Amino acid sequence: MKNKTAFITGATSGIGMATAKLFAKNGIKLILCGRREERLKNISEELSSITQVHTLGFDIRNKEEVFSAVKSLPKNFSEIDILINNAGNAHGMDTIQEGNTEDWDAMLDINVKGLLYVSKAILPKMIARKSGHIINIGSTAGKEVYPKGNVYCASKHAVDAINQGMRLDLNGKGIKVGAINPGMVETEFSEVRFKGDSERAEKVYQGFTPLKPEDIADIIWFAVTRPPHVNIADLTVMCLDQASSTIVNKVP
Ligand code: NDP
Ligand code: 8X3
Repeated sequence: MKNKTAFITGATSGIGMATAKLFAKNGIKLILCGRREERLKNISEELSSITQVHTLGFDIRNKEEVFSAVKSLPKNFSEIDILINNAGNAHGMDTIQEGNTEDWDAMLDINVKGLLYVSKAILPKMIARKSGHIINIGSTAGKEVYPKGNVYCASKHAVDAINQGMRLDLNGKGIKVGAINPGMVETEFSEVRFKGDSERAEKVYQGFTPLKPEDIADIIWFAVTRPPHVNIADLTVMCLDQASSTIVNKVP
């Protein structure tokens, strides 16, 4: 795996950051993306002692920013072997009749269209080299809808469909495509969903032991280190206490 280059979206926090750290330990060259420049600078400083790191600050909703960021990559980072399509969040948790249209726009623009823009920008070189691995971070919310999850679940169902579609369209081109679908992982996810209401965010993970971002990073690492003929197409992972999108064994 040494000398491979990975492009990770949403590397400033949670699953993306944990994956960046694990990849760095294993000698993977990193292109780390996110909007928060200060965090990109910090993670780059931390990981640069063990691997080569290049950061790209852009908003994944902005098509022009995405394409020009990918185009700006220096030559020694321009051959991307692994793309982790991870950036994304839930915004709000309301019934469909009470939902906020700006939250809907954010989830569809970031989780679905942003993932498409990044993939479109990176795919031509993978196709030309007949080599590459794309991992799409879906969710249990992309397999089963839960109350008040409506548009977030729709965005993750779209990721599920895009993952299947990509695999079909890229079949025979030497590119692996697969999804990892986590259940509840304690990250900044709920903090973002509830717009900085930390108390409400913490409650989501109380009474049981949720997954940690490092648990998902381990699984991503497993997926990218399989032999050349093996592709993890679709993998769902939950913590012991979670049984479905809606059923979590919580001790009050
Ligand atoms: P975090 O909130 O911790 O991380 C989200 C990451 O996405 C951040 O690095 C953030 O960077 C980036 N991001 C968000 N919006 C944008 C944007 N507009 N442009 C560029 N980057 C953006 O959450 P998680 O680590 O939990 O989430 C990562 C992925 O995992 C998401 O796709 C999420 O849906 C999925 N997931 C999470 C689960 C969970 O329970 N936590 C379960 C299942 C799936 P920045 O703010 O710097 O731009
Ligand atoms: C995140 C998992 O159940 O919090 O995709 O929506 S959940």
